[in-house]
Amino acid sequence: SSASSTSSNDNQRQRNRNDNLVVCVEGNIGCGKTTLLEYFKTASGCEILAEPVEKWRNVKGFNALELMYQDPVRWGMALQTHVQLTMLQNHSKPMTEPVKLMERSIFSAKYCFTDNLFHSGKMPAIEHAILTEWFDWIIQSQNIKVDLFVYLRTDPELLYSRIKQRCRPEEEGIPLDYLRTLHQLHEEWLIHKKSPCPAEVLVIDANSSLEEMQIAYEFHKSKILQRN
Ligand code: DCP
Repeated sequence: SSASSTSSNDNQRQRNRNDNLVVCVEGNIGCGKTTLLEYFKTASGCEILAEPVEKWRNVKGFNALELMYQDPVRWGMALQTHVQLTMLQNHSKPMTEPVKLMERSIFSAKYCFTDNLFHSGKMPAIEHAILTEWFDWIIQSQNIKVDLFVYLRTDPELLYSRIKQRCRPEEEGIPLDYLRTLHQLHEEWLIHKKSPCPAEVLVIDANSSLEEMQIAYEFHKSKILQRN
């Protein structure tokens, strides 16, 4: 009957609304974003978009990440321009599953990494202004949707030793102070909302061992996927 077809359309619409969920995983360098994404790979209906760090290490043969760490004043803008592009590509990618789970976002790229380069005197004001113009235009015109930020909150001191352990060559010389500043910027953005935060934030203490974190992820799974 027409009544039942209407109600099944309504159900379908309802489902479409709930199914269209974008979750961005945020946190300092080495906080365990990759482990969280790995964990959710087994969840049904969930598409994982890992941070495009491999793209930054190979921009038509150039390692933009390495160059940035070697000489941030010279190469910071080059890296962050490319980060902003690859983040926009992930945000714009049409959804293939009900939930899109992204590693970081265009927002942390700007409010944490780009602004940090500028405020620490490693990015000339003109370059920061140009990146900001691009960012503002993208946010106004590109319809970027985030429903939830999952913030893996960690102590910078702990990250320092984790980063030493994993031995990613580009990251060898990262000083503790750099991690402290990035931590502060994540706190200001996601906890104190000093920069625009366009979605709800779920804070997870991520100081535990990676094994213990699996249990935390299991605990938060239904909240993250908004399935109760
Ligand atoms: N990076 C950067 N500018 C950005 C984003 C990232 O300079 N806008 C750098 C920081 C790291 C590298 O890129 O050296 C990878 O960043 P992540 O911390 O996001 O990735 P990890 O692999 O460290 O994440 P995790 O350990 O949480 O899985």
